[in-house]
Amino acid sequence: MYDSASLVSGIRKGDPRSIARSITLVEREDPARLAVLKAINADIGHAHIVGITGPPGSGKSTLTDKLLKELRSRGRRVAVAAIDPSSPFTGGAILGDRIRMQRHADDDGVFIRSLATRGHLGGLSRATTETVRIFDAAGFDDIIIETVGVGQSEVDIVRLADTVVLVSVPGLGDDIQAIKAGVMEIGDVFCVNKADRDGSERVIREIRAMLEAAVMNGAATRFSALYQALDQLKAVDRTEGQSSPRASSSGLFDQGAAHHIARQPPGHDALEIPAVIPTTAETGDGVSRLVDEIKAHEAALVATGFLRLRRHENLSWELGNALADRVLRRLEGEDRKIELADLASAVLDKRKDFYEALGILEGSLAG
Ligand SMILES: Nc1nc2c(ncn2[C@@H]2O[C@H](COP(=O)(O)OP(=O)(O)O)[C@@H](O)[C@H]2O)c(=O)[nH]1
Ligand SMILES: [Mg+2]
Repeated sequence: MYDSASLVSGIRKGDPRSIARSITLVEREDPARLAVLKAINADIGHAHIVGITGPPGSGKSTLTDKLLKELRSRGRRVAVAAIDPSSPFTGGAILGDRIRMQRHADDDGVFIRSLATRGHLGGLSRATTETVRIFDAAGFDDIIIETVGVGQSEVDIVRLADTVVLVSVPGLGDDIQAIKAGVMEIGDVFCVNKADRDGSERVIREIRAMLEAAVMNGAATRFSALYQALDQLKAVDRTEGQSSPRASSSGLFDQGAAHHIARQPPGHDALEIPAVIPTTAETGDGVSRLVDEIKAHEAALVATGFLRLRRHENLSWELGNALADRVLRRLEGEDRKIELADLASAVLDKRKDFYEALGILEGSLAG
């Protein structure tokens, strides 16, 4: 229906119609998208991908709107993928939210798209990943992904984003419990929104305490690994006054960024734990500092070479996940269902053992 070559050249020019049409192809899982994705493959990898996650109602959409504005005022082109079906960016918006977003309507440095949560495991869908690639190829400097903030999508965002902002709020007693249960590990930048409300200072203290405990216990959180690497860079910098040869040979070492970080640690204390930023998304208070912190994280990723490492890890995961998805889909066919049922009967009747049946299934899927 669409000419993929013209879509590709449109994407490269940042043409909103071409971007929108390509995302529609992606959402429909139209095979025509494959030619587009293939063609833009060489154009991607330049954008900073930022995930925003946190409980529903914590203010992620409000904050995303303000982040967009702040990044825009810094001259950056920003695209947003909102996965939250109730987000103000979607059709279900209340009037005020619609008006709020219309501010950006005439600005071609901004592109906002809402996406359905259709991942087979309730997580981020393939469409989200592919949409991010289209945004990236379209030359957006920053891509913000707002998650639903519940379930798998909250964890899966780590597999897609370079920097994950974990939004907490006062007044949700269980929130902290959920964070304790491991979600905290996915955060790179920590923010307590609704700082205008009672109890926000307590939440900040609690999160700081958890981060400190994680660092002191030597927990292998991603941020502690990053700060260790930064420490090493700084030590090399102090002793040799030169770049680390090891880091340089990775081809990703950014001397300028390392110096920037060495000179201006972004407000962390002696333990070098991430800062916990209070924000009031409603008014925009704290948003500029939050952007500083997000950008400091990006600079740290670049300086240490962790950006490539992380993207490499994510791609490995994505490949495995996409394969699993294909296999699952093949199991959904009617013939497969019959085959599965027959094999199950064979195991039940002891005509075959379990692994024998599994091997047969594997063989027929491969064929
Ligand atoms: N008091 C206060 N309310 C806020 C703040 N940020 C967002 N809200 C409100 O919290 C509600 C949920 O916000 P929303 O951005 O939709 O949250 P999401 O579900 O995480 O995307 C809305 O009514 C917002 O107006 C804030 O900083 N302070
Ligand atoms: Mg939302």
